[in-house]
Amino acid sequence: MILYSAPPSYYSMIGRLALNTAHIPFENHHMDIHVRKEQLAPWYIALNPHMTVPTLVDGKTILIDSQDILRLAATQAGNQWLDIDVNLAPQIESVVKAHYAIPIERLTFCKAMLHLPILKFIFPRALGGIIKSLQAQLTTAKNPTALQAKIDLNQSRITYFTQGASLEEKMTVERNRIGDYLNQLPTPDHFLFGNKPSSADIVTAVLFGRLKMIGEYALVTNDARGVALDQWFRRMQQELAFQLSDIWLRFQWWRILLRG
Ligand SMILES: N[C@@H](CCC(=O)N[C@@H](CS)C(=O)NCC(=O)O)C(=O)O
Repeated sequence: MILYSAPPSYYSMIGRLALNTAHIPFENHHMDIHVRKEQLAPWYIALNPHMTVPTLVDGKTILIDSQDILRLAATQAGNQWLDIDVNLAPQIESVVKAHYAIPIERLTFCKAMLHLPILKFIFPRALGGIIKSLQAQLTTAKNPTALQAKIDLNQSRITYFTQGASLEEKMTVERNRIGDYLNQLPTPDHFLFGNKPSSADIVTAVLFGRLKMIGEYALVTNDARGVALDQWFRRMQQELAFQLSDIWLRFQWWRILLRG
């Protein structure tokens, strides 16, 4: 199996952590989505028309969404994960669904722009540059519909970042969303739902890592069950799978620039 993943990418982290936790061996193909923008290269578009990471290639099977990779990991893990437990499955599924409803990129980018205001100018310009390069490929592209969808997505990102409510107000909306997510988590045992991992542990661990990285981890520790959730996250960080998965707990800009 080859996992096309980018080190700083949130959904790539889910892919890596899911496969490592399920003990599924894979070859990691490093993607540079920020400087070289390899997700926009024709060879990659042929694999993943959404032009996102991660992508998992297993022979003729190609999974182009971290949710599918997570499902594959849970299936292959069998009774090593709690997803297989019919009594717990609905609750686990509901946590995973709630997780994927969080627009993580908004939280990350709003926080970045609040922290470093010059990014308010840099992000829309960078997205504008991507739109231009996609537009230039449109006439010769094998999959113009996919390119147009990506152009529209990047246009909607620019609109979100530059228009409407203030950044502070947008950040409040995203913090409340995280609060709602935390509220529906169980009080952890060793893992979130018992003594074995589940898909809910995977997505929540990556989410907590992101909150740490952007300086919003107080949302966890200030929660009513903050101590228990924090202890659970510390235990997750001790897991070999977590350590192998390159989950970013702090921003490592030099790795983005140096492709490390
Ligand atoms: N629903 C997708 C989302 C993947 C996604 O948005 N990945 C981001 C990185 S975390 C990406 O590839 N962004 C590059 C881009 O949109 O150009 C998944 O879960 O795999």
